[in-house]
Amino acid sequence: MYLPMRENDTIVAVSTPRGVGGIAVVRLSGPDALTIAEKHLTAHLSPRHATYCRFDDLDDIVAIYFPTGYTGEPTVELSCHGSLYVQQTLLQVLVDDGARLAEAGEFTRRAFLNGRLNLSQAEAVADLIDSVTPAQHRLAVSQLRGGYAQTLKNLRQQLLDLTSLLELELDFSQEDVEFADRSQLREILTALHFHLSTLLSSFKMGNALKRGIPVAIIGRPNAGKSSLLNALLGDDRAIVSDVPGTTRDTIEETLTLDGITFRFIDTAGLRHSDDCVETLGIERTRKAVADAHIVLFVHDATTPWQEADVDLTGKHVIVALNKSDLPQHALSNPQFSIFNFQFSISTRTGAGLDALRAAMLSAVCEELPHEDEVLLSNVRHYEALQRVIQALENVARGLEEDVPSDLIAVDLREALYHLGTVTGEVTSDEILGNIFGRFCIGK
Ligand SMILES: Nc1nc2c(ncn2[C@@H]2O[C@H](COP(=O)(O)OP(=O)(O)OP(=O)(O)O)[C@@H](O)[C@H]2O)c(=O)[nH]1
Ligand SMILES: [Mg+2]
Repeated sequence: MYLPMRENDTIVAVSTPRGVGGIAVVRLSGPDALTIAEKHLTAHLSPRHATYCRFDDLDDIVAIYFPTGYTGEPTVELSCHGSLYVQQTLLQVLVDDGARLAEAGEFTRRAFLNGRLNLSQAEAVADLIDSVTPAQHRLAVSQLRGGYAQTLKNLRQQLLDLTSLLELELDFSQEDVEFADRSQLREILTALHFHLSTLLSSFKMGNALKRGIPVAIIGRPNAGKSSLLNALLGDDRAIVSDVPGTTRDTIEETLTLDGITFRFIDTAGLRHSDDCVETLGIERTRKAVADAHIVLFVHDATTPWQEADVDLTGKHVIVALNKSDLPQHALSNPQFSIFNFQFSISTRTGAGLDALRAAMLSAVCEELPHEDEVLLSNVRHYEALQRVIQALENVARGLEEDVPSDLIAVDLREALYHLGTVTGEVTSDEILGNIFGRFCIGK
C-alpha cells in the first residue's frame, strides 16, 4: 500500500535475486543511508567510489555511496558474499539501526516520486526486469528512454492550456467572450487523435511481442495438431492418440524462435459433435482463433481436403498438410487458396518443420516495426488511451454540434485525466499501488 507518511524512512532490501549467489547486493536508500552504513564499515565512503572494506566482523564487502542514487535520494549499495546468513544478518543489523525493510517496488516508487522517472518509465523498469527475449528487451528499453510519454505529455499540456481558457469563458458566460481559439482546439484534437490511434493500433503487436505471438493450431480431429505442438516444442506436452477428439481443452505453451516468443494454442478438433464436453472444447477453439495472430491449419493429407467451419478473416493462415510420410490423398490440397502459406510436413519424421518455423517468423517480421518506431505494449496504457480517444471524440462532436462550452469542458477534463494517468501527471494511491505492487522487493 502507498503510505506517504513513510517517505522519509531509510529503506533497505536485498536487490539481487533470493537465494545463494556469488555475491548479493544490499541496497540502502534514504536520508540516513550513509550514517547507518558507515557505523559498520571500517572505511569512510566517498561519493561514487567503490570502497573495499569490512562490515563489522561479518564479511569483506564492496560499498558504494551515491549522494543521489537510483531513488533520487542518498543510497548505499553493499556488495557482500552471497551467503544467506550474511545477507540476512546485514539486513538485520541495518534494520536494528533504524532502516526499514523496503516494500515491493519501493525503490522504483521513490525514483518516480522524486522525479527521476516518469510513470511509464517506472513501468518499463518492471518490463525490463521481466524481459527474456530481445524483442521484449527492446520494447522495455524504448519505453524506458521516454518512448511515447514525452509526446503525450506535450500534447496534454497544450490541451490543458486550451481547456483552462475554455473554462475561463464559463466565468464570463454573460459577456459572450471566446478565450479558447476553437480552430486551435480542433487542431490539437486532430493531432492527439492521430497520435493516439497510431499508438493504439500498435498495441496488438506490442502486446503480442511482450506476451508471445498467439498461434492457434486448428484442424479436424486426428489431423495431428497435438503431434505438431509436441514436435515444435520438442517435448511430449500434449496427449496424442489415434482416437479422434483426444484434445478437448485448449493447451498453451510458449516457445522462443530467433528471439521472438510464440504462444502456441493446441485446440480441440473441429467437427460437429453431440458430446457436450467436445462442443465446449470447439467453442474454445473458435475463441483461440479469434485471438490468434497466426493460425496453423493442420490437415491430414491422407484424407481429402475439407474446409473448416471457422472464421479466418484477417488471420495469417499457414496450412500444414500433415503425414507426408504416408501415401497422400489425391485431393488433399486446398482447391482454391485464401491461405498465406502451404507446407507438406510430417510430425513423425520432422520433414517440413523448418520451413514451417521460417514461415511463422516471416509472418511476424513482416509486421515488425522499425527500430525507432514506438509500440504500445502496456495494457494499462492501452485502456487509458482508449478512454482518451472516446472523450476526444465526444469533444469533437460537441464542437460540431455547438454544444455549450461547459459540457465540452467536462469531456476535455475526462480526456486530460486519462492521459494524465499514462504520463504520470495524475496519480492516485490505487494507480501507484497497482504499478509498484508488480515489482519484487528490492527493485
Ligand atoms: N504417420 C503419421 N502419423 C501421424 C503424424 N502426425 C500425427 N500422426 C498420428 O495421427 C494421430 C492423431 O494425432 P494427434 O496429434 O492426436 O491429432 P490431433 O489433431 O491432436 O487430434 P484431436 O486432438 O483428436 O483433435 C496419432 O495417432 C498420431 O500418431 C505424421 O506426421 N505421420
Ligand atoms: Mg489433439
